[in-house]
Amino acid sequence: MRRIGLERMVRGRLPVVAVLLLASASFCQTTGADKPPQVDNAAPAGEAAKPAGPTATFSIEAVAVNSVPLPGGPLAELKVAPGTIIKAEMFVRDWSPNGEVLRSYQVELDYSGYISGEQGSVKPIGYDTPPAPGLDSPHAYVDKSDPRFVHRNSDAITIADVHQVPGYRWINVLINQEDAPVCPQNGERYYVGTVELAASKDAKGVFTLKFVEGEERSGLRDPMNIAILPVNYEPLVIHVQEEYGKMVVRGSIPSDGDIDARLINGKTATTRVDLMFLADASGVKPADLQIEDGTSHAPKITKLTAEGPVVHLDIEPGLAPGRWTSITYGPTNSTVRIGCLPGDVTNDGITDSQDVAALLSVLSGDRRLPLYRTDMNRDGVIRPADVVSLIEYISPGFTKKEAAQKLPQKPD
Ligand SMILES: [Ca+2]
Ligand SMILES: [Ca+2]
Repeated sequence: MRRIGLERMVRGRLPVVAVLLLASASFCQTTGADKPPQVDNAAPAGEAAKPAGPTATFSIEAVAVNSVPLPGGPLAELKVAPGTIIKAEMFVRDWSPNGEVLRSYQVELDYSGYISGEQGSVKPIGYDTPPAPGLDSPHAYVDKSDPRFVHRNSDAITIADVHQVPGYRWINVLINQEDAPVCPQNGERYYVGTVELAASKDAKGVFTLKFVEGEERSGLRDPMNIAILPVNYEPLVIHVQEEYGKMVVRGSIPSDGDIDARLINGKTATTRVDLMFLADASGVKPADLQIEDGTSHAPKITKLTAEGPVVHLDIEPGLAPGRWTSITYGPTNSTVRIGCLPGDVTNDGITDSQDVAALLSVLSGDRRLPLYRTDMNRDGVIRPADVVSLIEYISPGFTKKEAAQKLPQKPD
């Protein structure tokens, strides 16, 4: 099978862009005599610029199972039954440790991942009967209207290539290099492509869907067509077992592994937890669910209502501050763990002034976080009063009825 790197792909299929790229590349070539004098504050030769913060990372993550969006998603790991349809999206984040701007990207999935389980496959839908050359696959694409699209609101040329490489490839090049964006380096994921996968009816085992690594295969380029390096790659791990069918807990609100940061204000709060199952959950009973928080007085379910695949639970007393609470669906031994630490907007296990800064950035629209991390006064909306409550809560003069200021690591 023929393989073409990003550069050749761009030159071969996108002549206008190629001319631009070549013009840019030759523009920066200088002879020795033309070299500009070194300025005083330039880094000494041989000393690389220090990266500031995280490095560029590609990830592939599951966002929906059998057309049901995953609450708490995107997820890097999930459990499914054979025959399940999984919608996965690919993302890039943190590509500007030194202010790099992103003109184009290419991601390529490794075919070997599709058959990396014990038996069967997890492959793109229609993989064995691809569309005729020149036609797009409805199951592998770049959705440029996605609000998280990395080149949103800029003209870009996009290819989802299901013919040239065995695992499939996604490419996007900005037409106007002036539009190449810098990344805020805060871990936010930017969308780069979609693939819809099917676990075969005989699939079993752990399937690891991964990128083909290396900047020529899954890489990022700046407006000079120079690789942005280094790049990390995060796979999607899909466990396929017959018993994961139907009644596995797929997610929750608050999300599995997240910390409920709302203040308790001395009240015995009832906490609402939503569990999301794959299949209709009308048969789930309170007796099927065990709640544990490491004490003899763990919360109890006072109300359970099922709505399609979602089960709403009211538990009393609410989640205990300073503890992790696990909720297990007994029949499939499927568990979510939710922490509770009043004021911990950042979900790092400590309540301090950084949480005030994080809440302010949510209020100003710079970040979006769920209500259970931001609605300090539990009135159902985020507004300045929540910041006031949080500042009051962390101030030295405040009598900390909720005591807990730290949360231990999430148990396995
Ligand atoms: Ca915190
Ligand atoms: Ca509020």
